[in-house]
Amino acid sequence: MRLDYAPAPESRDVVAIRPSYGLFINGEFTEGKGQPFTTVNPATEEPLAEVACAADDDVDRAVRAAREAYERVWGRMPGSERAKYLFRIARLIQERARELAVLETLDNGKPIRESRDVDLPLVAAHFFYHAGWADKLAYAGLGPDPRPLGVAAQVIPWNFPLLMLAWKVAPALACGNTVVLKPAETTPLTALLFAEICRQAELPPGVVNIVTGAGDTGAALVAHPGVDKVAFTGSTEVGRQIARQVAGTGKRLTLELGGKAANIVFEDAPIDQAVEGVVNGIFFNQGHVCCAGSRLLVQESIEEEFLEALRRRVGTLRIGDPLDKNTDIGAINSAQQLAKITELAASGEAEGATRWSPACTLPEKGYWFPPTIFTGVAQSHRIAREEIFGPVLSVLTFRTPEEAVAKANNTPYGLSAGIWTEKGSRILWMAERLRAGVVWANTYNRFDPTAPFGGYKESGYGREGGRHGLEAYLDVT
Ligand code: TXE
Repeated sequence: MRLDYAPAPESRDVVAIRPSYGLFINGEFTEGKGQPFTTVNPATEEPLAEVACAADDDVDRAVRAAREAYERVWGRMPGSERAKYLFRIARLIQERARELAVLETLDNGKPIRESRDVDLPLVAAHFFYHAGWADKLAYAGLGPDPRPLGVAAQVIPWNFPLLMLAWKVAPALACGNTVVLKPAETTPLTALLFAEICRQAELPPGVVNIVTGAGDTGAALVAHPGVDKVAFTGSTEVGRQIARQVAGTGKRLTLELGGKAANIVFEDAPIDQAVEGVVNGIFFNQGHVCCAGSRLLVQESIEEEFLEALRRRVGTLRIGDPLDKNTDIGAINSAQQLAKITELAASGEAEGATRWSPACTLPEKGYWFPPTIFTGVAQSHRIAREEIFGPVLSVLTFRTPEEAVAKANNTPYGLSAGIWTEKGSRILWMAERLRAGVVWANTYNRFDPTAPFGGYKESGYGREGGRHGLEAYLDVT
């Protein structure tokens, strides 16, 4: 229910959306040879803008521009000079944060509270952090003379469009590489506004190039012989294809793929705090999060009490207009993703789990899915095994820490996990045994540019962030 004193929705007028957008190659916006596509606001299904599509020729132009910029300018520039550009970009992101946040919310469907208070501050923080490394690479403990790799091809998804750009572009540039980035086809707009910021920062032409388009554009970029390094975040299926494509080419590869994380709540956990953590773990960003705590493992002795508190809390979440500052859950990013979530949720019921959602009215237009909790879930159910990438929580129980570890690890993925307990020794015992790249204790979805992020098993390989993240963009031999 809307409160009387609720602030007005954020205005979409803070950002000037152009009717059409070109590719960003060699510091200029240019047309693409592919068929332009329309990006829509998933909360209303209204078209936002027409966006150019990069065909093979355009990808080739972008890679050549990046190579030229690498050879002539960026690869030779002292780190202290590169740092100045990165600091400038970071400050411009802060200055234009409101504009970027509104555009992100319009194109992606995420609540403005998240794009404004989580995504944008982290985006700026990644540029500040990596700006600080640019002149200190020799001290990163990666060898005395670390060198850039050359041209980095970066393909990113739609769940955190600008943050994934920052995770990829900031370390690549700090290390002296140039970039050709392909944003996801449903969320290209903030990357193109970032291109404007690069111009405003007077970044030399060709250092950052942005090619928009769908999977074909991404595949052409990955396959281009002028590329030295490929960084991909997206589905495990496309990650596998890229790994096959890159095998034997000598290109470096890092993959950040799907997840099916366990959020493990012990009977001694502070219940209110754990409820908040579980809610944040699965409903943050509509569950479009690779490290979402999509499996709740709750100790059997507190199952009823915990689920009651959880349902009560989920009943207070507000779903609706993403530009409304009170909204907790926004729109699903696309019709395709909504169909996937709907199908997997139906499989949960068909396989015998119990489905629950709070009473809530969903907007008529747009792509929406209510927060959903499944109880009575078996490890063999699809909703316990497959990444749903939506606001759907599967609840399982355990009796002992050993059983919790076995169930948490019973997944082909290995990106993240959460532990809720008062007992410090148990946190250490669990963290050693959980096969997950990130283990949060008494918190969840906490990100920081200084901390390496990445997975085990089918969640991919390589780390992003921290000192370890630099390794992906440097030759240290
Ligand atoms: O991903 P894709 P989709 C998972 C999540 C989601 C599912 C499908 O479970 O439901 O994947 O999402 C580009 N060569 N994740 O279909 O297709 C594509 O254009 C090169 C988890 O959106 O992997 C986009 O830019 N590039 C994930 C990017 O890859 C290709 C985030 C991701 O799209 C390509 C997103 C190809 N052959 C989805 N095909 C996470 N780890 O956070 C597509 N692309």
